[in-house]
Amino acid sequence: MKVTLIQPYYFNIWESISLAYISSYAKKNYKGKLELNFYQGNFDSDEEIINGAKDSDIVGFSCTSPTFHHGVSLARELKKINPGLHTVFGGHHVSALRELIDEDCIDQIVIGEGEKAFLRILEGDKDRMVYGQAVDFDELPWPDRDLIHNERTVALCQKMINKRIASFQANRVCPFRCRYCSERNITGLFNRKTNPVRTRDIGDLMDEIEFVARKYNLDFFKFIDATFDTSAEFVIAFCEEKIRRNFTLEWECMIHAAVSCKEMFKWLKKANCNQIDVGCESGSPKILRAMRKGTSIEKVIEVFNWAKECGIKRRSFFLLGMPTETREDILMTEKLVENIRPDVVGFTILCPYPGSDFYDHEKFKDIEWEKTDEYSNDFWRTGNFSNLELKEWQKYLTQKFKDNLAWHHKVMNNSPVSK
Ligand code: B12
Ligand code: SF4
Repeated sequence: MKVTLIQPYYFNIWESISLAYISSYAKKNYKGKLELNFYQGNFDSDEEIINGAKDSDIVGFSCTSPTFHHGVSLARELKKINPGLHTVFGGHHVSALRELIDEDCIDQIVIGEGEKAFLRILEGDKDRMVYGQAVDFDELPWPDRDLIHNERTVALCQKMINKRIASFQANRVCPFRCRYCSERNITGLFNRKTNPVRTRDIGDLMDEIEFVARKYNLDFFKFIDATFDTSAEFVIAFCEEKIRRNFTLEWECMIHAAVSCKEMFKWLKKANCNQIDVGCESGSPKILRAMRKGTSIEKVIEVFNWAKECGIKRRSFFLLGMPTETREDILMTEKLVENIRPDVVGFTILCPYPGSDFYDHEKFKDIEWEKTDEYSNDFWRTGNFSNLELKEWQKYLTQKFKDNLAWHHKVMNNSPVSK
C-alpha cells in the first residue's frame, strides 16, 4: 500500500514530529507491505507534492488551522487526478471542528492522537470520523525522522538561526487549561485519575536525543512540549541523567512558571540548558486569572530572577486582547516586561483558534485561517479595544522592546501566514 503524509505549507523552520510519530507507529504495527512518503509545504512545491502523491492509496494531511486551507486545496487537486485516492485529515483543526468539516475531498477525519487511529485506517476502518486513543510512550517508537527528512529542517535552522537544531517530545497532556489554548483538543483535558500527564522514560528520551544529535550533527536541541516542566522532579531527573552521561549539548525548553522552583534552575544550568521559554501572557493578575493561566505575577518575577541568577537566557511570550483587558492591564504588562527584562520577548494578539474557549463558530466560520495567526490577526477586537487599537499596542510594545524581539516578529514583514 502506498501512503503519503503531508504537512501543508506554513512558514516555519521545524520538523513535523506529529507525522514522524504517525509513521513510526504504522511501520512498527502494520502487518502488510507499506510504502510511506512525506512532503512538507515549506520545502516542496505543490507540483512536487501532487506528482509524488497522486498514485497513493491513502494520503494523510496534518493540519493546524492556518494550514488547513492549503491541505484542502491539495486534496481537491489529488482527487481530481485520481478519484480513487483516499484522503485522511488529522491534527488540531479537524479535531476541533469535527462534524463541522464538510469538504467532500476529505474522506476521513482523525480526532485526537493519531497513531492508533491511522493504523486502524490502514487496516481498513472506513468511518468518516475515527477517534484517536492515548498511546503510552512505551508502545510508541521514536519518531521516524528519516521519513520527514529531518536533515532539511536541521539545515534550514542552521541557515536561519545559525544552529543545527532538532526537537523532541518528552510528555503528552498539559496539566493546565489556559482558555486561549487548544492543546486539549488532541490529548484531552488533564485529569490526575483518568487523563494523567504521560512522561517518557528518561533513559529512552536521552537515548533518542543522543542518537539524533550524532546522526544530524546537532549543536542544539529543543523540546516541543508546551510545558516541559510537568513536574520539577521530572526536569531534575532529566538533567541528572544528561549530566551523568556527560552529554553536554545545549538546549531549550518551554516551562510553566507555576511548576518551577529554584532548585530546578540550578539543575537546568548544570545540564547546559541555554534558554527557557515562558508564557507570561500578562502583567495583570486580573487577566492571568481570566486566562486560567494557573500562575501569579510574583511567581513569574521569581522565575525570571532565578533563571537570571543561574545564567540561563529567558524568553517570554505576552498575549494582548483578553475580553476584559483594559489600558491599565496592558500598562501592567509593559511594567512587568521592564521588571523581568527578558532576553527575548514576543507580543501577540489573542487568536480564537478553533478548539480554544474563544472560538465561536457562528462568528468566525468565514475566517481565512491561512492569513491569520496570533502575530498578525485582522479581526479580533474586544469591548475595550478595536482590532486597530490592539495592533497599535502590539506595535508600541514591539518597538519599545525591539532590541529583544523574538525571531518570529522579525520575519513578520515577510508575512509568515501568506503563501
Ligand atoms: C511545538 C508546537 C509548534 C512548533 C512545531 C514544530 C516543532 N518541531 O517544534 C512550531 C513552533 C513550528 C509551531 C508553529 C505553529 N503553531 Co504550534 N504548537 C506546538 C505545540 C506546543 C505542540 C505541537 C506538537 O508537536 N505536539 C506533539 C505532536 C506529536 O502532537 P500533534 O501535533 O498534536 O499530533 C498528533 C495529533 O494531532 C494527530 N495528528 C496530527 N497530524 C495528523 C495527521 C494525520 C494524517 C493523522 C491521522 C493524525 C494527525 O496525531 C499526532 C500524533 O498523536 C502545540 C500546543 C500543544 N501543546 O499541543 C502548538 C499548536 C499546535 N500550535 C498552534 C499554532 C496556531 C501554531 C502556529 C500557527 C503559530 C504561529 N503563529 O507560528 C504555527 C503553525 C505551524 C504549522 N505547521 O501549522 C496551535 C494550533 C491551534 C489550531 N487550532 O490550529 C497549538 C495547538 C497551540 C495553540 N495556540 O493552541 N507550533
Ligand atoms: S500551559 Fe501552555 S499548553 Fe498548557 S494549556 Fe496553557 S498555553 Fe496550553
